[in-house]
Order: sequence, then structure tokens, then C-alpha cells
Amino acid sequence: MISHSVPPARRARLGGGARAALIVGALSAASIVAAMALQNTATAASTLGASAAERGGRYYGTAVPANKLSDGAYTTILNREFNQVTPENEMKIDATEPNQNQFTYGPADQIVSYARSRGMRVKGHTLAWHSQQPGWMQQMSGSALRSAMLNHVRQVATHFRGQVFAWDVVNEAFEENGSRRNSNLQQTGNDWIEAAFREARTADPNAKLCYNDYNIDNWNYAKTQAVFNMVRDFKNRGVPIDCVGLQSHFTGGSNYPSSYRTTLQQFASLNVDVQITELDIRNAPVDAYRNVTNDCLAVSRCTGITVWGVRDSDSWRSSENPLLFTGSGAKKPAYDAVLAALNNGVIPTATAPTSSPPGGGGCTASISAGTVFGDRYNTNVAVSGSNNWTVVIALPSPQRLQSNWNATVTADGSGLVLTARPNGNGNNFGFTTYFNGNTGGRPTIRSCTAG
Ligand code: G2I
Repeated sequence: MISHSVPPARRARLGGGARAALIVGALSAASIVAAMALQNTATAASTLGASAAERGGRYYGTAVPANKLSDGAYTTILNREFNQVTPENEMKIDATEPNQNQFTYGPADQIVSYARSRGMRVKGHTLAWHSQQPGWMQQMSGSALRSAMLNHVRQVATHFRGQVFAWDVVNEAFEENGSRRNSNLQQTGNDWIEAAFREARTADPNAKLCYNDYNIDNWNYAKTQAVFNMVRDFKNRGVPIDCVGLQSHFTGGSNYPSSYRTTLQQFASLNVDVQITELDIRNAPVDAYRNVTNDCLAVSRCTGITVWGVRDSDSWRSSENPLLFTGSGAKKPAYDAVLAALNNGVIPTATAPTSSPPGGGGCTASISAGTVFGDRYNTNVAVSGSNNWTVVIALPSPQRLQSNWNATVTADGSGLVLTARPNGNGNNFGFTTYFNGNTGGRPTIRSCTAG
């Protein structure tokens, strides 16, 4: 009935717990069948990060200041709920280059290593900005400032290369009326933004490069249109840009706009990721937090949401109580609304071509998420179009197959490519995968071949 088809080479690499599971499986197949049937029932994720990760590998993150990492009540929530971190101030220009050509990375490095050691992604914020410039930069202009800015981008992006998945390369460069903000950087020439993006790409070719701004949430707003036009122009001319961050500070008088989803869709249509980068909402209304969540889930290129702080007391606008946790760390109604919206979101299914490309096709395999346990999770696969199929599945590294049911499933030498064949139990099968530290990744269908 059950096939624990782990090849001998793989078996040797499995830990003691996994070996024990294989032995139990061989001894007591019937009881495992029963256990698997129970495990197969999908349960709602219980934290923001876990639920977002199930939905196409999205993240749910927060701004983190280094000085909060020694606050146990704070880190309890951070570690439990979030799978992405943005240093709140520690990567800004005044923090990383307080004196020209003297770079200080201590607090930023502390946040990066804290986050990465716990499997949280880090977003860099921010390389070029009119604000939070150190005194020496504020006094500069012209070509000297342009070179100093590019040097800063190069040095900082190089320092964090391989550690941040994305950078806010340029932050807040537009006025509300859609014109460029008249900063000292702007006065170095209108091309300063694209120059910063090109420099960042050279320094860290693997980081996603983002433009980030506030009040670009309402599609029918001059500033939103201006940023949209800039991104479109960059894409047309081959300026390297990969993402747009909507800060979405619905505090200080600005509100969630009804066109928010349209704005996300429009930016995504330019072939960039969109991220909600600094979310907070005055008095944390349930509806607006739910709407933001649903809008992101509705746009496949909306890859994650970052709230600008954990507890209300951590907020830059704490008097507006705009976050998901009270000052004493209790979950607010907005938290429950966000988690419920995430858990209600569709889990993307991977389908193989239904035509018959060379070497196969003729069936479709769809993945749905099953139960998540501490160190592992279940995946269910439904095959249609054939009763005699071969489904090839790719696991995200370094995840590994633990066990499977209702099909014969074998892993190749890498451990990352699974081949499933019918074992007489029909067209719905499943398997259990060890996270091995990668709690965000999920399997994808590579192919379904009939006959
Ligand atoms: O202003 C809200 C955000 C708007 N978008 C860009 C973000 O980078 C910005 O974050 C805020 C931080 O939340 C504040 O914490 O940026 C402010 C200005 O950079 C930060 O405030 C600064 C204060 O101005 C400093 O006086 C203070 O020393 O925070 C510093 C550290 O607490």
C-alpha cells in the first residue's frame, strides 16, 4: 500500500528520526495509512509568516530596530509571526556612512544575522534618499555628490551582497504633484535615480532592486502616475528595476484607497514585483487591514507585506495605535483579520501542460497544501486526464522527502526531484517533506506524463 521509496543512498543520509520513521513504516503500514489520512486534512496556518509562505512563497514581515532585539517580549512575537525583516533605520545613509568613506555596519549586521539565522528574509532600506543623509552629504552638491552617492550605493550593496533579497535603491523621490522632489540628489541631474539602480545592479546582481515611496497607493493620484511612468520608462530603456514598494502608511491622515488593488495590478503589469513595504493604519481598522491583505493575495506579483513595527508602542506613530499587536503584545482584532484573510487566500496550484509536448503531457497534476508540522509538511497531489501517469515534482532546496502515500514516489540522487507513479490507490496521492530550515518553499509540479 504505502511505498517509502527512498533509495539506499538517500537512506544513508537521512537522520535518526527519519530512519526510525522508515522502520515504523515498514512494520506498521496500516497504522501509518490511518495517520496519514488524518494528517491529510489541511489546517489553517497559525502565524502570519507561515500562512503567507503557503500562498506562493509570500512573506509577512516587519520593520525591526536593532535596539529591540534584546527585548524578549518583542522577539517572542517577531520570531513567532514574521518571516521577513526590514531594518528600520540601521541601513540608512546616516547610519552606514556617518563620515564620508567610513562605513559602519554594526547594528545593521546585527539585524541581518539575527534574521537570517532564523530563516527570515531581509530587505535593505535604503541606499539613496533625500532624508537621513549624514551632515557631510547634506552639504554636498553637483558631481561630487553624485560620485559620493554612487560610492555609497556600491559600498553598502557590496557589503550586504548575498544577504538581502531586495534593496530599496531609491526612496521617496517624488513630490505629491508628481514632479521630482527637489533634493540635492535631484539637482545632480534627472538621471540620478537610474544611475543609482545601475550601480546597485553591478554591486549586487542577485538582489531585487526596488523603488519605494509613500502616497502611491491611490491609482488616481498624480504621484502614483508619475512613479508608474518612471518605472515604465525604466523598463522600456533597460534600466535595471525589479520591484516597486508601496509604503502604505495609512496614518497621519492618508487612508486606504478603493483603487489599491488596481494600483498593485498596474505596477505588476510593468513586469515588476510589488511589495507593501511599511504598512500601518491609524487605529488598525479590521476592514482596511483585511482589504490590504486580500488585495496583495489577488495580485500574483505582490510578493509580500511588511508592517512598520510589531507592537503599537514600537511604531513611529505610536499615538495612532496603527499596528497588529498592542503595547503589551496582545493580538489585536486587525491581527485576526489579517491571519484569516491570509488563510482564506488561494494556494496556487502548479499544473503541467495538458497538451502533449515531446516526451509526455496528456495529464494535469495539481498541488494543494496539507498539514504543516514543526519540522515538515504534507502536500496533496490530484492527477486528472489519465490513470496511468508519471508526475515529476521539484522540491525547494534543501527540503527532502520524508514519506508518501497512495503512489510510488522516488527521489533522485539530488533528493530534490521526485517521480510519482500510481500504486493502485487512485489518482490522489501525497507526500511529507522535511523543511530542513526552508520553511517558505513549497514543491512545484514539473510535468505530468500520461501512458
Ligand atoms: O517616517 C516613516 C517611514 C517613512 N518611509 C521611510 C522610512 O524609513 C520611515 O521610517 C522612519 C522610522 O520609522 C523612524 O524611526 O524614518 C524616520 C526617519 O528616518 C525614523 O525616525 C528616526 C528619528 O528621526 C531619529 O531622530 C531617531 O534617532 O528614528 C531614529 C531612531 O529612533
